Amino acid sequence: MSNHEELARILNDEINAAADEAALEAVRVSALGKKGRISQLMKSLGSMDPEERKVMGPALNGLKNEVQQAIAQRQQVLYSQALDARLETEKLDVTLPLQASALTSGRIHPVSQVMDEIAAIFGDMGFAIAEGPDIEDDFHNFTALNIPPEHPARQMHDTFYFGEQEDGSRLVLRTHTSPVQIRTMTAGPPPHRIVAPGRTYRCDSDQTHTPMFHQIEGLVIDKETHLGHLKWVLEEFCKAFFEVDTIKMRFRPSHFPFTEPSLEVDIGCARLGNEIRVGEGDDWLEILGCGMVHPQVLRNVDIDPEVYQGFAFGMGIDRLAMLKYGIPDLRAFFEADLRWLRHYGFTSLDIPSLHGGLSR
Ligand code: 2NM
Repeated sequence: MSNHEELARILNDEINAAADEAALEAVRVSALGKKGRISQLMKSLGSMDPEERKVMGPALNGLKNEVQQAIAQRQQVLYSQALDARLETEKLDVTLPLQASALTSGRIHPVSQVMDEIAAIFGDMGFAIAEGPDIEDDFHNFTALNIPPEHPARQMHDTFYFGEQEDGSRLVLRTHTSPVQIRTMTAGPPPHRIVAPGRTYRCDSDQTHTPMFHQIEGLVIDKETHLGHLKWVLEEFCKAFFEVDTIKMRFRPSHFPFTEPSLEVDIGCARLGNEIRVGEGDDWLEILGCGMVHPQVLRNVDIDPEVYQGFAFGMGIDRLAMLKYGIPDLRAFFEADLRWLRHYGFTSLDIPSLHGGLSR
């Protein structure tokens, strides 16, 4: 057998033995690369006599073509084998039940659940969700809201202040989500219809207060929005949230710098020992504050109060969560106790919606 026939046989064996694309590439380099075995034979053509070269030239070219073809074919085979193997391992039976995993054993915190429930209710009424920064400046947290410099809410012992900036002003941790309303009103023209849920901060810590807590505030600004709309929205909200068909509500006059008139809202409830039942009984429970947005607040955000008016409301989410789900101790919310979370938490696949049920 001649030299090149022997090489053809050896290369053929090597190509077929290559178990993956990397091994095949190694064979290719060792045959066709610059210093490869076929390339070496090609170089020897130069030292042959003309007769021998006439025979060997075409023979070596043929060998080169055959080997190139064999490599290409093998590469196809290896490629589809690798793909098959991968498809085999990535096979997915979509009919299998869920396995125990973070998805099924993890729980949604009651505060998150209640925020999602409230967002679903107001979303259904046509409100958009608005968000803003936790760190605010004086204008958005106080001044625009008609809260004067000497107002007690601005005092050091109520508000978390940051250090002085170069211009002497100080940023704050927002004490309510109202600055989001201010940002909404300065970002574009009315009408506005938003709710702003989020974290809020006050320098306060006892049995019923935590320094970080959660609020949701709402805002509607349009040309003819009035107190009747506000009362309807809040009544629909309370019925949907507490999942009852009727609810007693009481609107009491109050005072906030950013609304005029201002109202506090109680709902009818029954107190049975430590338990509070909403929608029955003769007791009252305060759940939110609200009012018609003060004309000065509108002027502060360049809205003409002769043309536009509207209402705003705000409520504490943590307290609503305790009330709805019978959670006795506020501080447990922030202890990250897994046993507590397994008891009071919600599964991640129970997404609250009005059509699917808020909480069941
Ligand atoms: C409340 C009660 C009443 C309120 C007012 C505004 C704004 F930006 F429109 F002036 N935002 N939120 C408001 C009104 C908040 O929380 C108890």
